[in-house]
Amino acid sequence: MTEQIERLRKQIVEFKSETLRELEDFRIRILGRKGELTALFDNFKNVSAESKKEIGKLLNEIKTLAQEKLKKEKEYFDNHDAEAGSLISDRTLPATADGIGSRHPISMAKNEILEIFTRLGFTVADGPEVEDDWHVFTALNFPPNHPARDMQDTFFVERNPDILLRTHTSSIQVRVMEKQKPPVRVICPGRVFRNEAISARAHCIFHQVEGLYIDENVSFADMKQTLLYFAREMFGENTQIRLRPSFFPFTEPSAEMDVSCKICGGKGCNICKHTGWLEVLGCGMVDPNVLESCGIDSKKYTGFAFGMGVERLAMLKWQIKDLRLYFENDVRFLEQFETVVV
Ligand code: 2U9
Repeated sequence: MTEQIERLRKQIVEFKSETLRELEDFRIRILGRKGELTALFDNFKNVSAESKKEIGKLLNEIKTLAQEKLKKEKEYFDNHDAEAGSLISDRTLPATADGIGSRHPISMAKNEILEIFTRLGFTVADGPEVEDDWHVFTALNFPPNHPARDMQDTFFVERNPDILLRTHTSSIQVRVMEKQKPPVRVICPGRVFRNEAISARAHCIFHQVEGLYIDENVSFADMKQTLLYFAREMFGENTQIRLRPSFFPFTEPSAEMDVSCKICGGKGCNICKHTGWLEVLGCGMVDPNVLESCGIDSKKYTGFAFGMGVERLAMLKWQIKDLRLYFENDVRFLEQFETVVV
């Protein structure tokens, strides 16, 4: 019996596993119900009375040795090799394909908005995120003491009042108009930055899409029809719109556009706060001062502009309740927007 125990001790000491499968086989072979050590324990009843103390001690020692070996080897797999940690680990097997990712809902909403306007003949334009005062405020008819110019609302770069993070993508349209003679039909997506506290409804970085249409004889009716087309493409063919008067420094007249709530069909529900309407964008006829600032003859040309927050539009489209979900990157949230990416 002592000999058998010593042989087993040698096997345990020398054992080294390459995979978790080997480790499990080892456990079964030594400590399993029909294992070698279990068999020795079963034989213990046949050991003579005078050897019982010594053999019992050896058996207990070897059992502890086997258990510690198992624990140590298992720890190695846990800490060093996640791949070998699998019971079916076999390095010769073909790799399992990673699940295909999905587009972020903000990208999906932005792309859908851009597609709708490009179908109408708008071209997409881009511009810098770090801007100067002229392109963000002055050219857009913001008076010198307007609250948006305040440190509370705008991020300035290195405390220089002339260098700032754009607070809207309107600066892109200013740059387009400075370079291009009418007709101008542009759609401008991009990130914007506002010095705001983060909450379920606001974030200091968000995405906008703005549009601009300048030509001879462009009217408020043209704007209304363009935005009605957009609303029906984005929210469904039965969508109704309404325009409410508003104010922006860069448009006159200005309006806010609501779409009929498709959750309740306009009857009133929690989503539309029982009004039957959801606010989706701001719009208006470009102020003649803005046209002149950008070198466009305001006697010859008129135009309309509009702007919308992409996070807000996606929230309305998919009933997303909290803005912070966009930035947490929780796959359980993101997977719900899975589409075939080509
Ligand atoms: C030029 C002239 C006019 C862009 C416009 C809005 C109305 C508007 C907001 C909607 C929600 C921004 O994301 S938001 O906070 N925007 O209401 N934006 S008209 O007007 C322009 C732009 C460029 C040269």
